[in-house]
Amino acid sequence: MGNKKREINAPLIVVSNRLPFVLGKNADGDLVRKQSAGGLVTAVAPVVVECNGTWIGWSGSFDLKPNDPIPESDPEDKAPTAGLKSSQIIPVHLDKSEIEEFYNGCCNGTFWPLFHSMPDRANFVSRDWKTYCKVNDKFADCTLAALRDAIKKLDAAGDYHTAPLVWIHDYQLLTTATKIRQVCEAENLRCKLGFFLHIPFPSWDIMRLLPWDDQILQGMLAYDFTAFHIEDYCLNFIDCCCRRLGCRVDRTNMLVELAGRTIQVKALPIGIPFDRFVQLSEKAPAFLNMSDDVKVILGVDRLDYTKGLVHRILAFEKFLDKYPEHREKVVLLQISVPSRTDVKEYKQLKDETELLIGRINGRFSMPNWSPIRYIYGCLSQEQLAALYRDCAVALVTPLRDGMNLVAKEFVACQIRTPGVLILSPFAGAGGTMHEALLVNPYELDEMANVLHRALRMPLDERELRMTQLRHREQLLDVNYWMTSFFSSMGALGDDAGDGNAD
Ligand code: GDG
Repeated sequence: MGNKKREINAPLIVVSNRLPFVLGKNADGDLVRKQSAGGLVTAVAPVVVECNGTWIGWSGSFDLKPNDPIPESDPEDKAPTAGLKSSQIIPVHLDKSEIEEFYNGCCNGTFWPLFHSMPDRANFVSRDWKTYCKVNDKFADCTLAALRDAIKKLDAAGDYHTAPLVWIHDYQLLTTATKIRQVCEAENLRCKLGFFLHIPFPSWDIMRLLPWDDQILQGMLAYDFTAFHIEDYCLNFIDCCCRRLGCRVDRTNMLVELAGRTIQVKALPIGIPFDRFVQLSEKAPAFLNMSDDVKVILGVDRLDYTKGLVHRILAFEKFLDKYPEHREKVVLLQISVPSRTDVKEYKQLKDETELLIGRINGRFSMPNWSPIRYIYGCLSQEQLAALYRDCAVALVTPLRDGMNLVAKEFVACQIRTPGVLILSPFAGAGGTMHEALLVNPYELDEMANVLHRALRMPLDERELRMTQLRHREQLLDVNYWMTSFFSSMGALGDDAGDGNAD
């Protein structure tokens, strides 16, 4: 099993757009760390703590100035990042216009929609692209500083062979490795460069719409190892390298050759901190106060157009029309976490969703029942775990999604009478969670039918499906994913470099 602990055999430098915590001001006006509880942070932070590694990223605050110290964590802090000393953190300083052009503009206005195969939503603005490259070079400079430091320490200890491990994450940093590779070659710095993309990688037909596709592909080929959630994304990437850059490729072994270097590509589906969600759901008090004969259908998403919220709500309306026997017996509880609130499209989506819910509630509500309950906000993980545990159906219907962790967290928390997972095949999770009811989120009628089927599914069938879903997610949890990544890079103490993660 991959989720047993093994030591990393090299200094580790993790690079992500955001640090694993955000900095904000407390009541006294001092900068303090605030938790951010994503699966990546939960899994990777303890490893960085343990091996005294380094984490590079933006602090999320414009209040932190270049020479300001990073605050240490609060002694009461129980977050996975609590053990990270400020000496292990390198903040990348970004100003407001950089965030506007790099993050809101290029990352979320260009790459996010395009990589999710929604080109009509993508804007191509050359000023934003230039800022993207500049910011990526800033990340590269910080990484190079950490790398030189790590090499100096190794040399001082008489170790002239070990190459520090640099692990870069996601679509905000697609060109960071270009500069790192150039400088490493020019200065003869040793390092192993690995990359993981958390969102889908599109087909060549979509990728070729990007005016800067060659620079993106070259950036992603500056690594030694590049990983995606699923094989489809790997094959799309390899195809793009072949067609756009004329690289020699080996699709069977997932190898790409560029300028005499060979890059290994691999599918490594991310998992969740399964045991942590089980523990949360065991101790979480009920968050819902609903009569026993009302079943809850749950949706949990960042408010993002890729998550298929409008389609889901319209399908729920169809379901109430087509199967009126469920009226007053079910409630759709939708949790929408505010996201990218500075971007116009996200503001429009919020308005559209609220109008739609208002219309449907107006149409069907009775004095003691409304079909949709809507929370625009962020719950605690414990509240979330209670909802995952107590709902009858989880409706996870993105139009497109790299993986989707909500589907996995839901099954982890199903520790009592099992419910049903309804899942879109266009989420990465749809490729492995075979026991879910799969439904095309664009086909509203069929979504209504599947919802009806889920609500009437006999207990023994629900048990069978849920047991298998839970077994897989427990085995292939986030530690397994992380260990597979390090193993694939040959960075674990007791293996020869084969991740064996399939
Ligand atoms: C990207 C890719 C890929 C949600 N509501 C609350 C809350 N959440 C947490 C969930 C889950 C996370 O947010 C959402 O993860 P997803 O995977 O669903 O989606 P993205 O944010 O788009 O993530 C995605 C992922 O990266 C990992 O590689 O799976 O495809 O798009 O963990 O629990 N957390 C809290 N309160 C909420 O109200 N505390």
